[in-house]
Amino acid sequence: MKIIELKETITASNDRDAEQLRQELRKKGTLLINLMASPGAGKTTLLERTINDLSSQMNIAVLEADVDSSVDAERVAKAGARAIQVHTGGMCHMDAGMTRNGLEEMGYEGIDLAVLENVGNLICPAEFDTGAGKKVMILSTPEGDDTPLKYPLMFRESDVLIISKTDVMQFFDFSIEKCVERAKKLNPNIIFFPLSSKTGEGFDEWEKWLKDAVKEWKNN
Ligand SMILES: Nc1nc2c(ncn2[C@@H]2O[C@H](COP(=O)(O)OP(=O)(O)O)[C@@H](O)[C@H]2O)c(=O)[nH]1
Ligand SMILES: [Mg+2]
Repeated sequence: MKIIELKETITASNDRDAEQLRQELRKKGTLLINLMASPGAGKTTLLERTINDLSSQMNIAVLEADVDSSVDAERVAKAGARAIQVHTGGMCHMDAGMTRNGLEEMGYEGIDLAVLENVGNLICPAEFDTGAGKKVMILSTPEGDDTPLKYPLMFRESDVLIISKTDVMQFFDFSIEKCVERAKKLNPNIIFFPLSSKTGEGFDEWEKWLKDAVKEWKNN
């Protein structure tokens, strides 16, 4: 009986597509960030505040991936970014081909920073390279500081860990120290930013990292 390892084949070609997209984005000077988190962790709210703060300094575009809605694209467009909604047809993640289609449909000429708000979950998006230059995950404090123990791959794969909703941290017995220790055990290089999209606490550090990342992407 012949068995085809379909998952491996698909993943191998997705990796090639992703690498090609990444190189094209590099040539055009567009940093693509793959933003991943659970539903409700605060991805869109983080983007709204970030766009408000930075859209006078750089051209920002957002690709909103969702199974079936367009509320998030409307929110980020209102905040001042170019935006497009991508429906994944029931898929729980975006792959490189879908990301390319979304970017090309939207048009990203002259865009310095493109953010892909990936489908909300901590499992499938971690497994697929989208062609992004940086991977950023959000963990909100109500989800618990033991989340790295439950979804290790997401923490291993991410360059940046945003710990969101620090304004309500005390109600959830969330320890930043414990969370970071657990995340660093999985990924010693992970950079972390505790912040609140409600109060703006911690945004200076996050936005400085973002601005530096955009500059570095263009210069390399
Ligand atoms: N208290 C608090 N609530 C937040 C924060 N960020 C987002 N929220 C709330 O969390 C809910 C989900 O946020 P949203 O950005 O839509 O999450 P997404 O599904 O990850 O895009 C909304 O009711 C937001 O107002 C935060 O930093 N602090
Ligand atoms: Mg959202």
